[in-house]
Amino acid sequence: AAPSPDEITCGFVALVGPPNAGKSTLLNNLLGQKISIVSPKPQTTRNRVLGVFNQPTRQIVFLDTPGLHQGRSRLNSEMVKIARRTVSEVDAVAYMIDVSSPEADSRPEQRRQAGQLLQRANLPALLLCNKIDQVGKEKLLPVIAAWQEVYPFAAIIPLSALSGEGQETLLDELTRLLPRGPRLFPEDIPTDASERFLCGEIIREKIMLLTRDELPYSTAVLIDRFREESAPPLTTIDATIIVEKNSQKGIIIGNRGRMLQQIGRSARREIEAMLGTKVLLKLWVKVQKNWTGNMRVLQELGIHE
Ligand code: GDP
Ligand code: K
Ligand code: MG
Repeated sequence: AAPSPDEITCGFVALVGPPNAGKSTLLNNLLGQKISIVSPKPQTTRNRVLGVFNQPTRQIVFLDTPGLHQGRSRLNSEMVKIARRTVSEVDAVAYMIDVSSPEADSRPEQRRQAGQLLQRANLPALLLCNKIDQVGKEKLLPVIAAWQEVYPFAAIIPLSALSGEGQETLLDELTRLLPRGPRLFPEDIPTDASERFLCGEIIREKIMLLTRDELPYSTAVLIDRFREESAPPLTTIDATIIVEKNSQKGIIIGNRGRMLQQIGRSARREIEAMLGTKVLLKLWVKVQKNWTGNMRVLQELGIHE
């Protein structure tokens, strides 16, 4: 039968790979707006984040995932589960590596993990060699040689999630791999994440960017109140930052409360731009011992289903 005129290229793509490869940066850059938070630290992305790329002839639904890593806490293993489950629900996989990292062409255990994941999924897959803005060809070629063995990738694409280089090639390769069908999501809705969820993520991103060392891995943000008023347009947000230890609470609050103020100010600016209203943001800090092992908290954060 002739294809129906309202059929376009339309399908789901999982963005997976090690922490800090640049998966969330790529999603934001493709969509032209930030829906997945980014930082130089692992564990920035903790949930599955859906982003819809729309063009007249194609709709590509990207599922950004937490990095595949080997942490031992409940939180860590739940995050890896989220990535694995996402791979089982898509039409194609985009596996991203960071070619600028010093061990990019070694890391046999990373390649074994990737091979296992991809073979189990048995789906068409692309290898995305990210951060080519940082390396020359002489570095890229051995990385590609090592990774070629991992899986029969449909294509290996050098790109820069930051600069956009390689982006068109990526979209064209995905278009070849994805099924045809009716558009699945409205064209003007880029994500299924609620504004409330995104506010919590923006606050957590500021904590990741402004504080040092291990602290970010022990931090979660819960939105206690999210109230919108129209005249004048104002959004009131109360949020609790959860940490595991008293000492961490001290770091978040900072000398004379300066760190908390800085986190609040920079989160508020970004939330105001996203919502298009003035925002009154109140932050609280609470110690909850071992929350990263607590199922109830993980459930509340949407990290355990
Ligand atoms: P994810 O953990 O895979 O989601 O990685 P992120 O998107 O959070 O990015 C991790 C870090 O890599 C951030 O500091 C990004 O700015 C940086 N990054 C991402 N893509 C690129 C790229 O193409 N080039 C460079 N130089 N840095 C990048
Ligand atoms: K990151
Ligand atoms: Mg990420």
